Amino acid sequence: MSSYKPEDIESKWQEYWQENKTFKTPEDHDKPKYYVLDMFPYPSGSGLHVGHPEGYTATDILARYKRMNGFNVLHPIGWDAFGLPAEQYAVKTGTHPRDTTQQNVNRFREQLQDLGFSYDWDREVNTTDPDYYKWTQWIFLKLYEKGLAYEDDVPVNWCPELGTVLANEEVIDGKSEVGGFPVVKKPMRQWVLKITEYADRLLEGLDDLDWPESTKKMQRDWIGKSIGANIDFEVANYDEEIRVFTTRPDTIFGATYMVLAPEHDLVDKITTDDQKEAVQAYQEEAARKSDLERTELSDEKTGVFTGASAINPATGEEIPILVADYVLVTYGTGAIMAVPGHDDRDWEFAQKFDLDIIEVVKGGDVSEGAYTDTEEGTLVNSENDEISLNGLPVDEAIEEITNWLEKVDRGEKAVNYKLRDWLFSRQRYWGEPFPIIHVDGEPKPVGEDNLPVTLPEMDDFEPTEDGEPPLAKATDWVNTKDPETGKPAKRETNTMPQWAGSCWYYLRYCSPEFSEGPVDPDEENYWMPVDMYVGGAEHSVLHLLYARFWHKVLYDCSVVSTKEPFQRLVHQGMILGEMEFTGFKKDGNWISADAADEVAEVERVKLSEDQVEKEGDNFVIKDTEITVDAKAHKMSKSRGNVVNPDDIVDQYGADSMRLYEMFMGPLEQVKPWSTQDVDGVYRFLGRVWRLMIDEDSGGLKESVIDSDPSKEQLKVLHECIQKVTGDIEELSFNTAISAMMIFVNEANKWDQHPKAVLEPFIKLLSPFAPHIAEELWSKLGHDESITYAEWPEFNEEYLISDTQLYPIQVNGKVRGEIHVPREKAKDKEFVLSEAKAEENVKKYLEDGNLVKEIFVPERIVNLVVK
Ligand code: ANZ
Repeated sequence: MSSYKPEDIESKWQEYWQENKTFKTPEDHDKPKYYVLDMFPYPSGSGLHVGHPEGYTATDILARYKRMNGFNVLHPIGWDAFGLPAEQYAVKTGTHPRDTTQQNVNRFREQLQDLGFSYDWDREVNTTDPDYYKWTQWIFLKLYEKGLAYEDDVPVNWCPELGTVLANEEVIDGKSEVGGFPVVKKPMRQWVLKITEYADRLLEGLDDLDWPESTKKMQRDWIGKSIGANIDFEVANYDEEIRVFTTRPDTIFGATYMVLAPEHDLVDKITTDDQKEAVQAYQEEAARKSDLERTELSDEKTGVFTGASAINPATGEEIPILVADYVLVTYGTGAIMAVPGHDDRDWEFAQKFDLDIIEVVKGGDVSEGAYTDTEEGTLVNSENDEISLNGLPVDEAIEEITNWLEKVDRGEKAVNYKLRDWLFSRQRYWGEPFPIIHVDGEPKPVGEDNLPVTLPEMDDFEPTEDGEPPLAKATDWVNTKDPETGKPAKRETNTMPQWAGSCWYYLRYCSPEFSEGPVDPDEENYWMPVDMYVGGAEHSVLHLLYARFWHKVLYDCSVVSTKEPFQRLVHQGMILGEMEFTGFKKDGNWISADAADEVAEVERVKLSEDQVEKEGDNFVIKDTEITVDAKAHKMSKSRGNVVNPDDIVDQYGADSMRLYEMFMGPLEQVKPWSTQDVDGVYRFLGRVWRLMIDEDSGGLKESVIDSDPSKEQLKVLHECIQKVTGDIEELSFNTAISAMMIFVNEANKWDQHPKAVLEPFIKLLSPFAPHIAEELWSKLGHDESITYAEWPEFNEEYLISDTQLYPIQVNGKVRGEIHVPREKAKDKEFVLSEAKAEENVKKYLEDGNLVKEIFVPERIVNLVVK
């Protein structure tokens, strides 16, 4: 073995790590801990894609770095293995989802091991394992005991043709996304979790987390807390009241009409006979639209009169009541007081239906559009016999009117959330069964001793004709006895959604074998919270919110000791396909991309990476100024631009794959793939190899010596240590790799390579490219893995060089440079005489009269000639 051949060394070290359990999590709790977590994958049928190793390499670098810095590291992996694809495959082929899942898990595990990730494989968890989901069910029982899990009739998207319930995202224009079959809203009995009870704590908890601001904002918006008032309006001529929620009670004097959601209970009661037909037709039409379609601002507003009117409690005036679908039944009270002067949607609606617009906040022109500013304006036209808001700014007016409404018993301060309770059941087979039986139609928990409730063996995974979940067909399983009383009982046939298992897996890793609870309190106390969590931004809301919710419930149950699970969160950026280049030709001649838009009959020509080069922000045809179109697209099968990580590992090795994915650019950025650049990092690793290894003998080169390094060598090394260490801390892996490349370029210029310089460098490289690092480390004479070698310490003293560099300017332009020995660096006379003697500078001095010499110690020399 002589030249760098990853295939000769990588599997060898992977086996070594496995046999020696190199990455086993330490049992002792004496050292500081570092818990670094990946979002565990769903083991799909297509194996790893290149996006997986991106986040996984980043966390692996941190894990390895922290180990070398004396931390106990917990770096686990597992499988989020329940879910629809395996079930759909089962329906199609009859293969049991368990078998499909097992195959996929095996393949994923092999692929991850091929990449040399330093996971503790003894802590692997799998959400479909009964020993795991026993505790998922246990947590559900806790939720149930606390009154946080309840059954409710929830309108779901029911597709009779497909015989299944669909998620909102799976319904488009009232039809199923798959097949285009009609979908109707149908109330179905469902399990729901009361996440709304934790809304405030979920909001407050965000403040102290080291998370991307954008992710925090998404969670805040999702929870959507609004503070305002509930106000009651009497319905004229009926003994009924309409309660509205508003964030702007200050505008009540401008409320000129009211709107009820089409589904509001009062609609049928108060609609007058002559309006009945129109209202019913409208209700039917609204039922077919999604919430998004109904609230879109750009959409034409629709609505109908009920014929009834209400009394504005502030003005005493009668105002009409309408039904319109821009008011949602699921938010607030499902009814609004409409203030067209100061709300955009109300304004549009009032224009269309010719309703009164009254200005009550001065600042804009309400004949042109709603004035919605709440910072600047002051109240006008807002007084009655008891109260005047006129002249007040909005915030004070809100305060005043709310107090008055409370005093006259017409309303009160109110808080509203967009967050809804969490629909927690699915009509699927491949999920966690609920630990619930129904006795005399009433739900009853099965009791901890009867966990886990395992899935029955089945070979038909289709739902029943009338929409009962597949489990309903397992009659032997469904019909059971109440373990307490022996009474006949029926098991719950819904299963939990895929989110359930991922809500708490990070806890199981702390003590995967623990049999008395989801997590061993001692281990939890030591390891939690997760110090670093890396995963895709697509989980910004659901997974990360659900997991936080469960964590807080477990905190209330004293199962965990921290209020939040994930202290720091980072999202890796998406990896796009290779850049695609298109050039443009007109009559056989190349033209620039921007010109191509304006010319008719242009020919588009696909160009390869070699035919173009980067120039500024653009790409041009090589050796020309002609710009081309350059775009990277999301990897997709249909586009044919999917890169398979296996191919890259086969061709270049795991170290190059890891190094490349980190070298592509900042971790959090979206970036295009480039196989050509993989070749670049592969060649870099070849240079590292040749720095030390004799290509003929395969042993160390003769230039690798035991003697002391020079000052210059120490300087180059310590610059590298400083940069790589700082960059790892900042997760700036691409720049750390650049620093290592600089080191290798410098080191290549040396005749001799002291081990005292090479060894620290190999340590720096090891978190990034662990296989080659282990190999070189052992060639340097070590018989233990580099995993626990001590991270090199940076010493600032070595940065000071033996010489001082002086650039020399003549009339303000740099014409040369000199290096003077450190001890002479401040010696003005010496430096000036050396400067004037410099070959290139000399020429300028000969041509003119030297009139001035400027010397800035340790910086620069400037000579002025005439
Ligand atoms: C009167 C008003 C005057 C309003 C004004 C706004 C501006 P957020 O911030 O999202 O909570 N609203 C209340 N319930 C609604 C429903 N079910 N469907 C559609 N809109 C609804 O918004 C609260 C505001 O949204 C409420 O305040 C109400 O309009 C409207 F100058 O009431 B407002």
